[in-house]
Amino acid sequence: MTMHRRCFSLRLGARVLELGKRTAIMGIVNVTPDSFSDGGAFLDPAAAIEHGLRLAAAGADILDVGGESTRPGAEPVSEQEEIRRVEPVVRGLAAGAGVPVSIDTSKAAVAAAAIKAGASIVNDVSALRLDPQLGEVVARAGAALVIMHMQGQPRTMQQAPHYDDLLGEVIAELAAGIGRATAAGVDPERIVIDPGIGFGKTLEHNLALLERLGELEVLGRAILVGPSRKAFIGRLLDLPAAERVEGTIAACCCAADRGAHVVRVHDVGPVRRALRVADAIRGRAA
Ligand code: PMM
Repeated sequence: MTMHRRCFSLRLGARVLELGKRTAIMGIVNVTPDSFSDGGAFLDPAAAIEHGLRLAAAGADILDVGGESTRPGAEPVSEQEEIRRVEPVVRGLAAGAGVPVSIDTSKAAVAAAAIKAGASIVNDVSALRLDPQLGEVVARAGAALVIMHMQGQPRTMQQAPHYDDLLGEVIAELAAGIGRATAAGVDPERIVIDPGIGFGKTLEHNLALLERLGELEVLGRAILVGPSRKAFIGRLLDLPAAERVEGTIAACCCAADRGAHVVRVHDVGPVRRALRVADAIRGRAA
């Protein structure tokens, strides 16, 4: 049975990103010393920009720039340090990559600086729980907002994740996040939701969320999912992060088939090629 995704038009400044026909790819540009799979590789702004340009050339529809690792156990970074890391990279990519740039942050000041440098999407893994000012910054700028589900805080979230009703709780918390965003004045048409693979979830939780992703459609928003190189793939394959590309591809194709509009990945080229085939099979290739 083929499930047809609802189509969304995400307005981003002068651009419109069409979501739903073919699966969109958000390429990951981490400017951090400690991200789980690529930490330290692109701390130099010029190297990070070059990496982002390569991802755009390989088929990324969005570039997501992050300056603070959210991996389990990660230590927080100061606002000033986060801005120092991401600002030049956002500026370089917004000017040269030809695709929208997203800022992966939970801090209003970082989002504001990134938007000023050219970002048009804010990707908040805290779903507006961490910084009460962030919603207003997004609303004022007319930016899009990714609201992700997380149980607990990055430092402790993997200690003992527990749900009585996994899908029910994830959906209710995402609905609450959408409520916080719209109360701050964010245009509901510019909100994207994400179940937060690996954020306060066991292997079983992650698999169930991917398998039942279509249930998030009740929220009426475009769906983003980020399985890339994550620990659940490592657990299944017993492989380190750098060798999880096939597992990432499998997760992305399954997610696309179950309603994901956007996948957030490190390995843009291989995932783009796989999704071209998966999208064609589902009869929605452009
Ligand atoms: N995962 C990470 C960071 N940011 N944002 C969204 N919206 N969804 C995710 O699943 C997500 C995220 C952690 O992965 P990384 O350290 O490789 O960026």
